[in-house]
Amino acid sequence: MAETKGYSNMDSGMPYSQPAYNNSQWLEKQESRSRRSKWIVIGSIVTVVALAVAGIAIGVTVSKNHKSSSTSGAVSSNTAGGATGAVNQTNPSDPSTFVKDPNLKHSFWGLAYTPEGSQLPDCGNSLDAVIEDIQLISQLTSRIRLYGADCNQSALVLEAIKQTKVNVSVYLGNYNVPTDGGAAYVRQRDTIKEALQTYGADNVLGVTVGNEFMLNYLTANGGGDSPNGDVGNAGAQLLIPNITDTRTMIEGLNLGKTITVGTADAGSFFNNEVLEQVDYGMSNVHPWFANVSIDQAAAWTYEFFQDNNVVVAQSLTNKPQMYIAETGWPSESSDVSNESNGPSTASVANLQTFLDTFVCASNTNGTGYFYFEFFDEAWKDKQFGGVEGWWGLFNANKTLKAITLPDCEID
Ligand SMILES: *[C@@H]1O[C@H](CO)[C@@H](O)[C@H](O)[C@H]1NC(C)=O
Ligand SMILES: *[C@@H]1O[C@H](CO)[C@@H](O)[C@H](O)[C@H]1NC(C)=O
Ligand SMILES: *[C@@H]1O[C@H](CO)[C@@H](O)[C@H](O)[C@H]1NC(C)=O
Ligand SMILES: *[C@@H]1O[C@H](CO)[C@@H](O)[C@H](O)[C@H]1NC(C)=O
Ligand SMILES: *[C@@H]1O[C@H](CO)[C@@H](O)[C@H](O)[C@H]1NC(C)=O
Ligand SMILES: *[C@@H]1O[C@H](CO)[C@@H](O)[C@H](O)[C@H]1NC(C)=O
Ligand SMILES: *[C@@H]1O[C@H](CO)[C@@H](O)[C@H](O)[C@H]1NC(C)=O
Ligand SMILES: CC(=O)N[C@H]1CO[C@H](CO)[C@@H](O)[C@@H]1O
Repeated sequence: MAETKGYSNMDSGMPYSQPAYNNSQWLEKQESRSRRSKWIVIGSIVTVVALAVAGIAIGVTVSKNHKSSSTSGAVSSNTAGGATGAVNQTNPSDPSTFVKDPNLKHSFWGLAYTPEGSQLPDCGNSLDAVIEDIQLISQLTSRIRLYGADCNQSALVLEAIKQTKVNVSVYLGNYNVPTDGGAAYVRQRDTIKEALQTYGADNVLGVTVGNEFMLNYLTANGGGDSPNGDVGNAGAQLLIPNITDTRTMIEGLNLGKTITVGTADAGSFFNNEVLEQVDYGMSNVHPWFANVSIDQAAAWTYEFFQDNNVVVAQSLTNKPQMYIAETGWPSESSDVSNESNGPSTASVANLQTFLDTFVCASNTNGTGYFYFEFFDEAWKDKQFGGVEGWWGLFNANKTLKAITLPDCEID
């Protein structure tokens, strides 16, 4: 079983004792701010505030369980360090022999995923836990996206894919920030590079440079809601060099395969100068935070994405491919006051409705999306409360929520 400990409140202002963590501490504060995203529905004067839920965890440490050696029967629960026993293997020492769960459906174009305990300074992730995640994820989708590269998560995920022998490919992530002189960028670039050198490119689809970089830059610098204004264009000049540098890094590896380079941001915060430099953009589109009622949520998500992202990208000379980076629906709120956001209400029933109305229809109309998200993240609930920790298809302990997954097989 996983348990959390050593949890640090990022808003408390309490410094870490280790000077080496100064940069991480700063990064975490930035990430805290980045959660608040703004949604501008172009074509109307409605402005809505959203909390964009990014895959950033603080101080979540997975307890190390002892390997349980099976003595009876063919099927054994895999509860090795960090695993929860949510998946059985017919051969306990071969992760590719996992037993499939008929309740899981390979119906999702993509899934947003962050291994538990993948943030500095308290990296608590483990290969066993990630293997268990990938065993479950591979029964839902062939594509995942990561948000950052700290705590070796790129290598852990690629190693887990290798050991489970599943057909899952990854968009790796570099969660860079504008004001650290590029330290977070370089740190993550180098670990991504190492992972690519170790595992090759077979299961890597892209490297995403930036997670709400423009949203954060605009918010911190009084840029308002105008990603293409002067402030936005100044922010773009800070992001673009990292995108260019990632391309150079990838080209230098001679991987024999194209790995695309993109960026991820809040749906209303794409800068065109950035889009002109990327192969793809990933856009957070959240009907819950946009005060959209559940009965309109799927259609709103589709239309918002088309109108604000796809159409804009098509108007640019390089026509970057656009994906929905995050969309989903929370199953509950930790406090009653945040259970509803205008007409949008967190509940398992509404999560079910969103799955029923969004997933198969999006598969049919060709939307590339990363459903948000694989499992509930306890650290987010502790840190932010409200609905933040409750977006998973799975509970934090990796049992499926009380939902029926849509059944429309997609590659
Ligand atoms: C794993 O196998 C054990 C023993 O057969 C069983 O009790 C348990 O429910 C299984 N767990 C899963 C997640 O299938
Ligand atoms: C993680 O990173 C280290 C190097 O820092 C490496 O030795 C290790 O093999 C990596 N991969 C995994 C899956 O842990
Ligand atoms: C990455 O971007 C930051 C600013 O956001 C910049 O300071 C740094 O020099 C860049 N590094 C590289 C290698 O592009
Ligand atoms: C695409 O899917 C959405 C649901 O995500 C649906 O509301 C919309 O009508 C579909 N669009 C087309 C053109 O079929
Ligand atoms: C969304 O709902 C919240 C909570 O009810 C409210 O504070 C906010 O003003 C609403 N926003 C819009 C744009 O309707
Ligand atoms: C997993 O978590 C859910 C939600 O908290 C809970 O209802 C369920 O009992 C847990 N299952 C196990 C096996 O721990
Ligand atoms: C593997 O997944 C990719 C999507 O990333 C899909 O295009 C391909 O058909 C899948 N291959 C197999 C053998 O299922
Ligand atoms: C996490 C979250 O959504 N918190 C909100 C809960 O409600 C209060 C009052 O409306 C907000 O201030 C919080 O941001």
